[in-house]
Amino acid sequence: MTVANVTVDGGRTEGSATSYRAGIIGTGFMGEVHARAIRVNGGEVAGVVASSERRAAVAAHTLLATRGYAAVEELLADDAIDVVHICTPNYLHYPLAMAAIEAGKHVVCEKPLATNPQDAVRMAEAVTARGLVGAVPFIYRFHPMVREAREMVRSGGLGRVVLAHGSYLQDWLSGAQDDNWRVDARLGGASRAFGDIGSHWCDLLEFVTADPIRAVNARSATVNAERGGRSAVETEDVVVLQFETEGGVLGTATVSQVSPGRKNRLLLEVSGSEASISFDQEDPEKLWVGARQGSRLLVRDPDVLSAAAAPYAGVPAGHPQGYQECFANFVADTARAIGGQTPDGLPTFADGLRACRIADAVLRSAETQAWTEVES
Ligand code: SOE
Repeated sequence: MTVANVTVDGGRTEGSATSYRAGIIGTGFMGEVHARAIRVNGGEVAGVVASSERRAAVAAHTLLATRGYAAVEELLADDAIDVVHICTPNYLHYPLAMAAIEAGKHVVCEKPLATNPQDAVRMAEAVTARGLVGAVPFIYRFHPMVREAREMVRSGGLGRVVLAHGSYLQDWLSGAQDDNWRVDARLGGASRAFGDIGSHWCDLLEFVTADPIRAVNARSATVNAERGGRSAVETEDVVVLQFETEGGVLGTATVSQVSPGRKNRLLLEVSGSEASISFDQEDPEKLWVGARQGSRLLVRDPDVLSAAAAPYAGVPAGHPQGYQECFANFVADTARAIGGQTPDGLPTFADGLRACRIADAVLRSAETQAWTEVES
């Protein structure tokens, strides 16, 4: 199926028509989000693989996929697939992505890209060597108000950035009975709360400020060492982080999956010498712009947003957009990249590797209780 530029970009850019026939591996919550984002862009969910053939058949039905495959190998061998979306438990990202790249497919791989930086390096090198697109859904970059914040920093509206702080809080693992594969380090990797959501926060900070984190000082805690029948949970529920950027900016971030009432609360506040910005993912239609005098609340209105942000505001003001639309914006830009364009701010495997290196530094810092440099 051919995705015409008019459908994938909502009028954003010109571009050549691109084929976006996706195969999705993993059909849980994230697989469903990916499927909707593909379809809303006019792409085809050409096939799915689940944990069994029967589940793949059921998922093909619910995700409106053309077919279910019995095995990954079948999907990868199919010429009807251009791009593979990997939405499985984290330990499978590396082998599946490498196999997909080997088969000549573009890859969208959920974060964390890999469970260690070494594998992530190999993945980033492999897509580059084959001339393929490797994208990682750091989707909060695709909120129009985040683009606006980034544009303010870029154009000097904040002055010199002097401080950054915030948090990413969830509650879906707050009870001792709550369980998920992410809790198991063998399936999700050694870093859980940080790898799963802290990675988003750090990515957003670096995206908005264009100033990489240089060193971290982290403490972590496993609040529920026993959960869901497991007796010795090793992955962390909470991380408290101090950091310093390459540009010398100091900051803090709190990451938790055990904060009752906080569903998906990513808060990023950046202070500059002239102004501050504050973005809350649960209230994504707004951006607080603070000033000594005349603080204001910017509302997502394509008519008043900057040229960098307005294209991501898909619907007119007053028609709220959120998480799923962010995802759709991400897939639209991935389709553009596959079509040969270079969309500004598409998170690639290089960004996925970067997140793995930060998570690795956080783990090492929490273990040694010392400031630790992020490998660059
Ligand atoms: C679960 O914590 C989760 O689905 C993350 O895996 C996603 O990356 C985040 O966007 C929402 O929460």
